Amino acid sequence: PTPRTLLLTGAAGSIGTMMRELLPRYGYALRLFDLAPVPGEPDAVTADLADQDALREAVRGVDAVLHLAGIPVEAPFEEILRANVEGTFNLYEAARAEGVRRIVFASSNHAVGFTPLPVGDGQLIPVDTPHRPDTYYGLSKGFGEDLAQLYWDRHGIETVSVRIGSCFPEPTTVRMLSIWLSPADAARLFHAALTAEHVGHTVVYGSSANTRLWWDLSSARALGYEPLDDSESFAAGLIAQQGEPGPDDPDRVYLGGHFCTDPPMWRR
Ligand code: NAI
Ligand code: 15L
Repeated sequence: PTPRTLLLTGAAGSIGTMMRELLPRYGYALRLFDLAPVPGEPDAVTADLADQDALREAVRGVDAVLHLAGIPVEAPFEEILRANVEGTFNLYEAARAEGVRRIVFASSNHAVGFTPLPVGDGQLIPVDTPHRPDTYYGLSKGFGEDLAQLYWDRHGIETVSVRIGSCFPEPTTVRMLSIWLSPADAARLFHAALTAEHVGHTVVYGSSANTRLWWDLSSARALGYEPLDDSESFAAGLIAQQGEPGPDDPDRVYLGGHFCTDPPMWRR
């Protein structure tokens, strides 16, 4: 495929670092943006999402944006507001002003975290389940999805909002067995989201083809995503180490698991 210029926000972060390695294999030329310097990348833009001039310059001439930058966990509302809500707004405004046509937005399972887990076999949580944020963090992701819808309806900017499960090299909890997104599958999914035609605003869940999957991957597969990994190979080891969560454990009761009940970190 023709190399496409892609702006990667959050390039210094955990997923950003994995994607810097994996996405060039799909032919992308990456431009990097992060508040933190990106090690070994002197050309990366080191700037805040609050810096509208830096954002305008960063998006100028790119074919698409993979928007990963933001606070990835619960935090005081003011911080979430600044980085995730205003920051994502600033990114979309820069994209509109510079004529960028496609954004892939890193949403989260925590936008729908209070969704009760399915009780019966074979039931999968649909992608159009109502927003039920479990944190200010999850609330900001619901905002980002609605912002994406607005910029499609009003300005014709296409977005795939990916409600990422747990994207780490390996699942580290029993809950993650259901929602794990392997780094290689993340690259496959982002590539599909960046290249599928006529996506308008499409919401997908982001996970591998896990045996213990809770949600419906059909909207992701409709983009051409074919997950190749399954967390099941980690199941026996994790269950032996941690045990299965009991029936009242939030990790068994809600899609967002312990995020629904954890005391906010700054009040612990
Ligand atoms: P991370 O914290 O490792 O990376 C985020 C990056 O964004 C950091 O390098 C940080 O410096 C940068 N950043 C934060 N605020 C910024 C600002 N105001 N301006 C510019 N840059 C800023 O997080 P991770 O795990 O890589 O997550 C990336 C994205 O994916 C986040 O939006 C997160 O909410 C989302 N996500 C991640 C999941 C995961 O399993 N890792 C699950 C669900 C969603
Ligand atoms: C998220 O949204 C977080 O960014 C990530 O750190 C994980 O905790 C993940 O959700 C999860 O639900 O496991």
